[in-house]
This record gives sequence, C-alpha cells and structure tokens, in this order.
Amino acid sequence: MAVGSCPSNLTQFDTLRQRIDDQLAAYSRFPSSCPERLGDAIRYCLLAPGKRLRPLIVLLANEACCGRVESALGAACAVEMIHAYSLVHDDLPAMDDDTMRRGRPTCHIQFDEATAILVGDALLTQAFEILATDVQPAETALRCTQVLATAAGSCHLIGGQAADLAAENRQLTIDELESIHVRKTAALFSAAAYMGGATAGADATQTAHLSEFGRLFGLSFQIVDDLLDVHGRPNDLGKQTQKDQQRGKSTYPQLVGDAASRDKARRLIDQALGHLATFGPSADSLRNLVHSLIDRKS
Ligand code: GRG
Repeated sequence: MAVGSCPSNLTQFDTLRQRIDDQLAAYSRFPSSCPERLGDAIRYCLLAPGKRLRPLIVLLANEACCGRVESALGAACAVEMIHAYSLVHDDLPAMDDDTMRRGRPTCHIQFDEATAILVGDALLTQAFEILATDVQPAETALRCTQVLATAAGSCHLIGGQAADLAAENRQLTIDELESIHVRKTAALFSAAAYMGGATAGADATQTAHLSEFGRLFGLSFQIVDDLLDVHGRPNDLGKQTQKDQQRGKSTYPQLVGDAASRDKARRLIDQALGHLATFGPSADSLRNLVHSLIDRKS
C-alpha cells in the first residue's frame, strides 16, 4: 500500500498517513450510546489499511497553498469517511457483491448486511458533522460542506454508481464511460483538492485550479484502476480482480486497449499537473504524490 517513490516522500506520506489514521481513530471512538457492534464495524471499515489517497490530497493541496495540517485534518477525514462508506455500500450483494476489500472480508461478510448498510449511513453522516464542527472559519466549513455534498450526491458519486450499475452488460461509448468515471471517482478527488485549498484560505483562482487538478487526476486514477482490475494481483490489491469483465462492465482497456489506456492516463496526469503550475515549490509534495501513483500496483 506504500505511496511514494523516493525515501523522503515515503517518509512524508507515511507521517501524514499516520496523522490521518490517528484522527480517524479519534473520530471513531464513540460514547456508550453507540451500539458496540456498530462501533466495531465502523472502525473495522474506516481504519482498514487503504492508501488514504483522498485525505492525502486534502493535506497536500493545503500545503500547496501554505496552510497548516491542523486546519485541513477534519476535511481530510471527512472525505475518507465518504470514500469508506462508498466502498462498504459498493461491496454489498445488491451492488458489486464483493467478499474481499483492503485485504479483509468485506463488512457484510465480517458482520452482516444490515450492519454494513448502517456503517455506510453512519460514515456518510459523520463526515458532515466533522465539517460543521472542526472546519473553521464557518464560511470555509460551509463551502466545504457544499462542495463535498455535491461530490457525494445524486449527480456525482451516487449518480455515477447508479449509472455504473445500469451499464452492466451494455457496451458503452468512451464518452459514457468517462462520464461515469468523472462522477464515481473524479468528483471526490476534485472535492478533496478543493477542500485542501479552501482550508488554507486559498483564493477562487487557486481553488478552481485545484478542483480541476483533482478531477483530471481522479480520471487518470480510475483508468489505472481499470487496468489493475485486468492485470493486477489480488494480493497486492487486497480484493478480487477481473470483476469488471465478470459483471459485463465497459472499461478503458476493454474499449480502447491497454496501450491507449496507459497513454490516456499519462496525458491526464500531464494536464492535471499543468493546473499546479501556479503553485511553485509548495506543491512539490502533491506533484510527487501524483508521480508515485502512475505505476502503482495497488
Ligand atoms: C455505493 C454510493 C456508492 C458509490 C460506490 C467507490 C465506488 C462507488 C465504488 C467502488 C469501486 C470502484 C472501482 C470505485 C472507483 C473509485 C475507486 C478506484 C475506489 C478505490 O479507491 P482506492 O484505490 O481504495 O483509493 P483504498 O482502499 O486504497 O482507499
């Protein structure tokens, strides 16, 4: 799960990932009014070993705008909670019906279906509680709430998931596929980059560049995810592979082939990095994060 191509970045990313995990652990210590089994299931899913990519984007976009980690940690955890909820619900039998995630049995296998649905509901709700409580000033909290809610809503994450389910066993055009990828994956990346800038007090031009950076990076990330579903190893990915083909899903490699998919992913990365040009050396860690994921194995 390591993200980072050189020792100094690896250390920086690992240190930030540890801060994210400590904060997620603190947010998932509940009072006794939260049923024990529900709390256990929330921690099982939220603290499972993932890459923590979306919260890292928040923290590194914040750094690009010369912000302080403390100002962005709440927003970083909020976006990871939305992501974790979407994975738990996506794994349910009514959706992608997966038994392994992040190297462990999925939530509904380890606990039960009702608990998995409630874990998703709880994480989705808590994400917005955190934005309202731990992001300051109130105006920034409001803008982050608006952007994250839009990215997680019916026209983006949830809409992308609905379109993805409806597209099973149907050959999509490349535009239709890209529209699903934008909604299902890129929207959360874009919101993460936006929130990093917003919590550092970035101006509208900077947050617009960051949002577009996140969208393009997310699209490229999803194309690599499609390639990994075909060529990756279950042990590296911590989940089953070949799922797209099994469920009759259109993917980049299936529509345009592996080489063209890799070219497209690299072109998107170049475009994404173009949006960081105005930030100077403060965005070097964010650039390094992007580079480190181009040839990822998990
Ligand atoms: C159920 C509302 C709802 C949405 C589900 C996230 C999602 C939409 C489906 C999961 C399957 C999938 C391929 C999603 C695309 C986004 C993606 C590549 C998720 C995996 O993200 P990683 O690799 O996961 O960052 P980790 O485990 O490292 O956090």
